[in-house]
Amino acid sequence: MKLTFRWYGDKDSVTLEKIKQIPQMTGIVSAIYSFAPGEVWSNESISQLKKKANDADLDFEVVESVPVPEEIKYGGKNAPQLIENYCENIRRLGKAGVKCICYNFMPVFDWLRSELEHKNADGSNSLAYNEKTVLSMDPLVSELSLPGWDESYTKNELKSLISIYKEIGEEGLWKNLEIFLKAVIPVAEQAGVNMAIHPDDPPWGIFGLPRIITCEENIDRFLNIAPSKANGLTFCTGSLGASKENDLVKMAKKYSDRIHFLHLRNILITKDREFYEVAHPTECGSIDMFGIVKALVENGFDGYVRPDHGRMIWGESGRYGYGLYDRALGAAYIVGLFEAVEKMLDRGNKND
Ligand code: DNO
Repeated sequence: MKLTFRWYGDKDSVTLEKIKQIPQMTGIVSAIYSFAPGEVWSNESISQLKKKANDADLDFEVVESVPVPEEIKYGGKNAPQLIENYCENIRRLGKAGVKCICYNFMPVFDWLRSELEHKNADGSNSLAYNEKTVLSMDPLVSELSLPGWDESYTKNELKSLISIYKEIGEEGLWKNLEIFLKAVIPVAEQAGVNMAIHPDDPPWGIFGLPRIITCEENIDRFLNIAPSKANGLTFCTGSLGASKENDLVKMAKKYSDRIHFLHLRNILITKDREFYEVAHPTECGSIDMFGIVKALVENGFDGYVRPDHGRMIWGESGRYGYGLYDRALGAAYIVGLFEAVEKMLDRGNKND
């Protein structure tokens, strides 16, 4: 596995130097934030980002994300041009040495939480989700005030977007995803890039918006639309793991050759559709981190891994979920987990 760390660019309070000091860190995961979704990223901005990483002795082989514009997702009139722009970004990133692109196909909202500073018993705080609270913030009823959500739609724009998606429903979203994949995957293959869709977070529909990258059945369907290695997954344990119906160990095993990027984080499910984010180790939450890593290593996984959201600990403040300390602890745990599992399996083979 290749250990990576998300970096939000020059404005990130976590510097490249600090990232490099995390043991066994090989590279950053980043994006160009100055372009709107749907725009073609300039070659210059891509090579500048790569240079910054390389100067800090870090690779830049994973992009998270090249965002998919809403019009592609709902099939608007500019979708064909926007898909072409997306393909151009894949070509450019491939040329610059990027090997993996993470993206998602969630309508309107990306990840969704009801609380950004959930107080934990040990004095740390973390992101939390409570379905009742989220539903009480229905954007159709009141001005949207979801924590951490920084899109700048007006209430009316949001209303019309939501009604477009309600109309096309899940099947419409599948159809548009299929159009997107059929165009993008051949380009990715040629560019030497693996596409890695991020599951929906949380993995169920909200406010009547369809969400489809949610469970094993749907991931099977997704992978079969374009049965190419380049059409793969970001296996986000905290996203898929929010639904108790998802058997993550089974899924890790089943999809190991199509998982290009692994987001490791843990959550504690307190009730159906209620959880908060906890420290990475298995014992801290509801997710079997050891079982997932073991299933992946046993099945030959050799992709990129990053510690996902951390809690805010030791008085740190900063971008929610993306402070340094708890993610660095997560990284150290991940290194230990992989080392133990790899050595254990290696010994197993030798004894055979
Ligand atoms: C949240 C992230 C997501 C992810 C996108 C990928 O912290 O996991 O925002 O980057 O969904 O497109």
